[in-house]
Parts: sequence; C-alpha cells; structure tokens
Amino acid sequence: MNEFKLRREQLLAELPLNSMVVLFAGKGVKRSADADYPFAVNHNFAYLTGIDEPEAVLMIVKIRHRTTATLFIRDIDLALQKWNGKYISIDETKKISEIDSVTYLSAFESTFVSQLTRAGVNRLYLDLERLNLTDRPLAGEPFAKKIKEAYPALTLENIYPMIATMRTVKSDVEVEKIENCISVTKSAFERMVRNARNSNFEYELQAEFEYELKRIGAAPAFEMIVAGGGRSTVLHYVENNDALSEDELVLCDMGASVALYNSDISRTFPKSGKFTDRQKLLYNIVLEAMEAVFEKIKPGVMLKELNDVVVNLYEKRLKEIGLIKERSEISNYYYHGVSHFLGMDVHDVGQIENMVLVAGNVITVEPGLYVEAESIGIRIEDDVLVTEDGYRNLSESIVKTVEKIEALMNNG
Ligand SMILES: [Mn+2]
Repeated sequence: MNEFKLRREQLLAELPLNSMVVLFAGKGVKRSADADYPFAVNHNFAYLTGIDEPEAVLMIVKIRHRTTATLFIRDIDLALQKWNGKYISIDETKKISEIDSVTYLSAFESTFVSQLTRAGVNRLYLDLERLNLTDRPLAGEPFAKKIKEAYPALTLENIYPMIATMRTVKSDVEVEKIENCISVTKSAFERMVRNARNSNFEYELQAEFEYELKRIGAAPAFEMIVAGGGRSTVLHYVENNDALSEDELVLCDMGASVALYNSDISRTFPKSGKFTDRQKLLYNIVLEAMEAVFEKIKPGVMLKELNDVVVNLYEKRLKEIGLIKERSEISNYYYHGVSHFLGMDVHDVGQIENMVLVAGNVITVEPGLYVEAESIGIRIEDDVLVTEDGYRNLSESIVKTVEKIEALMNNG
C-alpha cells in the first residue's frame, strides 16, 4: 500500500458513516486574455492521491459495509493535447494513486448524484479552507453553494482541519523530500554566497541562487528575500533591487521547492566577507537564541514556549549590551514568531494556537534581530524535525557560524 492509499485509509477511519468527501485539484487562475497563472494543485487533494493534474476530482464514500474512492480526470481532448501536451491517462492515474476506480470528468456529476441519493449519504465533506473573508474561493466553495441549493437537507462539512492535522505529522518519505529541498537550497546558497563579494545589487545574488535551483530542476519555494542593510528590517522585503554596500549585512530568506515539498532557510552574511565587531556581536546573540530553542524542542512542547526561549535569552543579552532596559522593548527589535510548520506549504497547515509538538512535525527555527537605527537585520533559520526524544536539524549542514560563513566567502 503506498502513502496515498495509507492516508485515505486513515481519513476513512475517522469519517463518520454515510459521508462523502469531494476534493478538487483546482485549475490555473486566469491571468489575462488566454493566459493563466501556472497551475498549483490543491495540496490536500495531492496529499491523498499523489496526482498533480488540473481539474481532477477525488470522491470518497463511506457507508455501512462499503467504502469507495473514485478519481475523475480530464476527458482526453485530442485537439487540445496538440497545444498543451498529453493529459494524464487512466492507467497512469491508477498506478500513482492506487485508486482502482478512475474515470473521466464527464461522468462526475451523474456518479456524484447517484452516490448521494442511492447510497444514503447525508454528510458531504469539502475543502473549504479560507483564511480571509476576501480570499479567492477554492473550487469546493462554489460547489458547496450549488449543492446546498439542490440538496438543502444535506449536511456540509469542512474536511480541511482533518487533513491539515494529518499533514502535520510527516512520514519518512516526506522528511526525505524536505531534506532533498534543503540540499538543493544548500548548493544554491553556497553558489550565491561565493559570488557575494563580486555582486553589486541584491538581485544579482537572487540570480545566482535561482540559477542553481533551475540548473538542478527545482523552483523557488517562495519569493526570495535578499535584503542588504536597513532593508532587512522589513520582514517581507522582496523587491531585491537595491545596491549593496561593503559594510552591510545581507539577509537572505530562501527555499527550494521540489515535487510539492519545500525548504525554508535564512542566512545573514557580510557583503564584504568579514563581519564587523558590532555585526558579530549581534549575530552571535541570534545564533545563541537559536541553539537555546533547539535544546527545547521535543514532543509535548508548545510552539509558543519556543518563542519564550528567544525572548528570555534576548532579555538577558540585549540588556547586557545596553540595547534595551526593559523586557517590553524587545518587540522593537524582534517582531515575528520563531517557528512555523513546514511541508507542502511553506507556512504549512495545521498550526493552531497552543499546538503541542509531536514526533514527525517539521518546523522552522528562525530567531531574528532587527536594529533599524543601525541598518542591521539578522535572521537565521533552519528546518527541524521533531523526533521521539528531541529533534534533528535537517539543515545543519548549511553553514551559519561567523567563522564558517567567512571561510566560505573567502576561500569558497
Ligand atoms: Mn520561515
């Protein structure tokens, strides 16, 4: 049984009787005229099927004595295939997903209706994820409206929290995929940093990083941040168009995406290849906070507690160097959380308040320190697996001590 089937079994076990799940792969969003944005598959759909194909639909039914899974894929269109390439075949879909019942999309509506009425389904689960009131609706939402009108007695439920919780615990295969993204990031980071001394603009560093990703067949996991000097105190600076000067630190927040998984790494280094004493002092405080967080990571700990570790350490160290007098002033210099989940999404699903870590979680550890008055912003970020008895730093091999960064930049 492959991973996708295993996950469907796990989901089925949790579903109440007489229920149905319908998940849409989605389709590319229209950009302009006849051009679409690149297709990005619904991750919950892909998580349960392994299929990365526009317009596909998964239907799962659980009634007494019977559970079924059916996948619907686009009907073969010979004319369109001459323009857009081959659609996935029924055989290939079966092989990847381990779903025996694969058919064409043109059969979806009649199959759906017959399952609903004849099988006695009274509960329909759709992916109704929505973070903001104004978000563009996922494919499940318009479908939900249509079904609610046609079958007012049917109970509609959101499957999202159930799948999101499953997704927070990574299998070995998933961890390997993330590790692969990290190793691509390492190689791209090293190429970039070796070229840093000869680069004059932030976008030149971005080009080096992205060249290496492309060369390996990966893609950026998100809009990379290359922020020199004071730009690094803006958390989501992505313009990357300013000139770099010799005395600046450069903050890079970067990741690679391969086969629907991601890495999310930050490193900060001196443009000149050598930290000043002041930069080194502040940098080592962030690094110390990071090490302190690592030591805290194990099952049973809350993400919020990890952030407390950073704030406690900062309170001590920032008072020592005279940057602050009161604990409350820390928020002037550190204004984001230290951790988030990582997986098929960079800011991965499942993170809820007071969430307690369990073995198999993959989280980022990313303390930062931003001193606007000195045009210094530092963030160091690794990707970490929570294990039974602690943690494993998956991105340990991407250098981050002052000595190693300087060595890489100068001896490459
Ligand atoms: Mn991050």
